[in-house]
Amino acid sequence: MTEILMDFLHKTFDRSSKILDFHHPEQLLEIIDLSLPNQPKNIEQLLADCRDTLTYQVKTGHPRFFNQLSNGVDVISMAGEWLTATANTNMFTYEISPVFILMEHMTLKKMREIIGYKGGDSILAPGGTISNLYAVLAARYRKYPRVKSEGLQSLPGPLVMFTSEHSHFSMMSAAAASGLGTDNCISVPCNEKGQMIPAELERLVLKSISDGKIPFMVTGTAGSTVFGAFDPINPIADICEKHHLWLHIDAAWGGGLLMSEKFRYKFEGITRADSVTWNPHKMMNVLLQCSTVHFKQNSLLYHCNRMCADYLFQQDKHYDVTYDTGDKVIQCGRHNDIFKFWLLWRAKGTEGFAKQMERFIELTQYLVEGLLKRPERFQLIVAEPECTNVCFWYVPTRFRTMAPGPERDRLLGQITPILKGRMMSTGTLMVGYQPQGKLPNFFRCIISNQAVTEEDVDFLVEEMDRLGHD
Ligand code: ABU
Repeated sequence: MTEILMDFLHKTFDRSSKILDFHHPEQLLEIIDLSLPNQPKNIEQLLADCRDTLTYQVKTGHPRFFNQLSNGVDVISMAGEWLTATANTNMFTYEISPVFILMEHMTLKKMREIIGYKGGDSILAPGGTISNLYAVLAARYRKYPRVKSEGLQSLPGPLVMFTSEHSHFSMMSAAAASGLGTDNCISVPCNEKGQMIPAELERLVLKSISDGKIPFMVTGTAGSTVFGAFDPINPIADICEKHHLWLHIDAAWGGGLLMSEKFRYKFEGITRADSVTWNPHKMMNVLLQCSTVHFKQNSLLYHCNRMCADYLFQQDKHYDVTYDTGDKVIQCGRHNDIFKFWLLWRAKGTEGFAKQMERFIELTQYLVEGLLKRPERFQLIVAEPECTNVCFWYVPTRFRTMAPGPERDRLLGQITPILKGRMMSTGTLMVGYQPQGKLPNFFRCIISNQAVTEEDVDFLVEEMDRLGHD
């Protein structure tokens, strides 16, 4: 098994190996036997199953995989995940996870210090979407604690929350899951860089009040999913203070940049936020998954979510039961996401993470310059990216003489998924794409893999041209 895993890892880092061997689902179902047998299979077959599984898996750590926010595979963190799997424990009590619980306590405290909180509380959640949901639940609970026992009917009216039109869909999802309804998650317009416009936020807050609604929360994004935009926190915090609204900062993506003092200015005002989501499994390259949410106020998370299950969280245990974190969360079983993170932090030190962030931004700049040198082939959408997201259209030969404008953008939007399909069929490159608002499909290249070099960035530019020039 170790040999199979090491082979996959060697291929991941080997630039001459393909990122993926793409097959359509019906083809893949014919190639691999995924059936669940009545009779046991022998160990040779199980090892063959493992090999087959990895043969058709996308190598997300390959230096030419620029597709997601969480790219790359850090071998220290991976070793940590192996230890975690071996220990196979549940993170609800100190009783069964003493070292991991203390590790979680120390690491989250350190993250809160980096954010700039004095005290507070935090938790690791299964992904940024759930972290953001925790913030919504806590914000609502602080304003209307009876909602926990009496439900939505105890509220004095319809609650509304605000988030930028470029924010992650998880805010809408949290509105749906918490029973507020997606119509009560109001999208605030952004400027051309994808940053929330504070004046628009205030206008919408006032409008919702005059419509008889009750604003309770605003989410600012620090590193938006597509553009990598940073909302201006201080002006948003001013509005929140004026209208007594909870301020949440979704730094799931951009949070990694907090590790470098050089980029601290992007988060100016973050200490005024009531809560912050920050995913180390993104820019910090901790293995999936590792998402954190931090609260300025201590014990709110506990009061908001605790169910006092006596069979797990007995209050008369012979140790300090405040270390039993399981009653702060909305899940029971909780995966150990801390060890791989803690081990990586030990390996790099805070300075190592800072250097990593600076390197990602340097490579992003290198890519932007590479695209700007070829203006007839690449059309940048955000001229000066704030994070490591580089958004652009590829312009094939036949459109190069066409005047830039909405019609050309529409056609470029049509060829974008075709070019992505070619990348996947060839297996040499993967870059994500999406529309955004009125902009038709465009590519979003993410640099968040420590294995990427200038040579890989050059390859990306050349390979897109090779695959898409017609
Ligand atoms: N949770 C956002 C992940 C999206 C992405 O990797 O592109």
